Amino acid sequence: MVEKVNALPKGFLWGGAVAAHQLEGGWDQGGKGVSIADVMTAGANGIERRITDGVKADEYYPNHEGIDFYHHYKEDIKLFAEMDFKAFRTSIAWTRIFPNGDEAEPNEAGLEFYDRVFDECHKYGIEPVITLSHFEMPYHLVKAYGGWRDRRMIDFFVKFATTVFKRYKNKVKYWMTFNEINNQTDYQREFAIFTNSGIQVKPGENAEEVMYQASHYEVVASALAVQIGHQINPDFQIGAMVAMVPIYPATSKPQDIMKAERAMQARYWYLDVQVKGQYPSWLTAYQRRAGYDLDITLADLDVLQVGKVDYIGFSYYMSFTVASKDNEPVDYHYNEAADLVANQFLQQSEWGWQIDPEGLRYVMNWLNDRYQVPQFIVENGYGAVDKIEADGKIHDDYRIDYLRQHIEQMELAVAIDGVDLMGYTPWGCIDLISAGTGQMSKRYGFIYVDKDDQGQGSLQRSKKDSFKWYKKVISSNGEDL
Ligand code: BGP
Repeated sequence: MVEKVNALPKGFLWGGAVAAHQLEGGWDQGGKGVSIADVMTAGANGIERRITDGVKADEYYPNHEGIDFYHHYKEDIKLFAEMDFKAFRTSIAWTRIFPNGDEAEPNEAGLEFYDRVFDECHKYGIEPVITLSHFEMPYHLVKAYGGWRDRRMIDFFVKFATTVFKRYKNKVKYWMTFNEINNQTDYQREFAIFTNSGIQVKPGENAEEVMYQASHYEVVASALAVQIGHQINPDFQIGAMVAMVPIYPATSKPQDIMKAERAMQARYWYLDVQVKGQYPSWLTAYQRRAGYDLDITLADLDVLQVGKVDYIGFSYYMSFTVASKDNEPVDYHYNEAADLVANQFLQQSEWGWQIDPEGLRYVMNWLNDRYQVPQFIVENGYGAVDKIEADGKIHDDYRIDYLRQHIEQMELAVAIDGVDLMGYTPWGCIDLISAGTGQMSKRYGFIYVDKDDQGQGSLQRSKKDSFKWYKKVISSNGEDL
């Protein structure tokens, strides 16, 4: 008998994903401190978001308020429950718990806020899936310590992680340490390195060296958190979280193949460290050859060995393609800003993101072959400008099409290729501030939120067509797409 192709396991964690700084608002309420996400300008039309020196409301207006989940969480979680969510991925704003990051005691009001959010989820049988640091950290840690360029960050992060692990040990089972930790391999972009590590590269500094140092402290902090988390509650499932963007060779030319291989190694070495507990040989060799003076101790390497993650959480939006150059260096050094080319077989979104559903199945196989641990798709989705039609509604067929095609490939990876997949939480299940633009108009939600790029709007929530569709998908455990 032929097995049904789309059989997802019982208890599959269908849901949606958001991040604290992109939806909560209440940025200065309940004793919260200023985070790095609070000091960035919005950016649009090809202009990158910029880091300001403090909170400047005039430059930064829309993000502060997010969609005011801080005051609307009950209403929003009720809507998630109506879609039959089994899981809700969000993050804990570090600055609600430790407003400056280096104080001795946590902020009780911040801890209470998440108690209320998690209790509300459990009321409907929704499992919280929690990222510890999602593109934000206390801005004070940037000013006083230079962000993750400083080893003391490990202690601050571990203290934050330990505090929330203990507090929520009976409320949260699924955790991830750093969101898209590998985005900083795109260290040429100020935005990428700042959001991941709170680092502003100084003139004359080698940005790549700085990135490798920061990344090292982060993977050590992550491994320590995993170790401590398992001691606090052995049932915890603590994952890595990477942005999975498969990188294809532009042609079958052997140099293009090698270029793509090196690009994949350069973007995903974090998983070698977080899942297997050790640095890959190509990277140690490269760092030595480059003459980088990195603070990596033998004790750190031991920590990496013990703090291995339980699963791989990843986001998936698109794929990249690379081509080798005529004068390609023998080490095939990958430079994300310079090496990417367009893929003639793929369409792009309005933001130039190449839409590639098969790429999702491809990365699931790649991860499975390489790491043999469960996977969790914790972000996927289609950012678009939604238009309210004459009937007052949003008919987002384009979003449904995108999600349907990706879910189809996800189900093939499970049913045909045998991938062990824990769940699927598409990004921005409710409209929120875009991380890339800092604005509202790039929307992902099943739920529309009335607010524009100028911060105007009633914040009223309403259901898009995709709301009903996704509810049907979940209720049929992915059979009815
Ligand atoms: C991921 C981030 C999210 C999210 C998403 C969509 O990189 O983890 O925080 O925002 O991408 O990106 P954007 O908001 O730029 O469309």
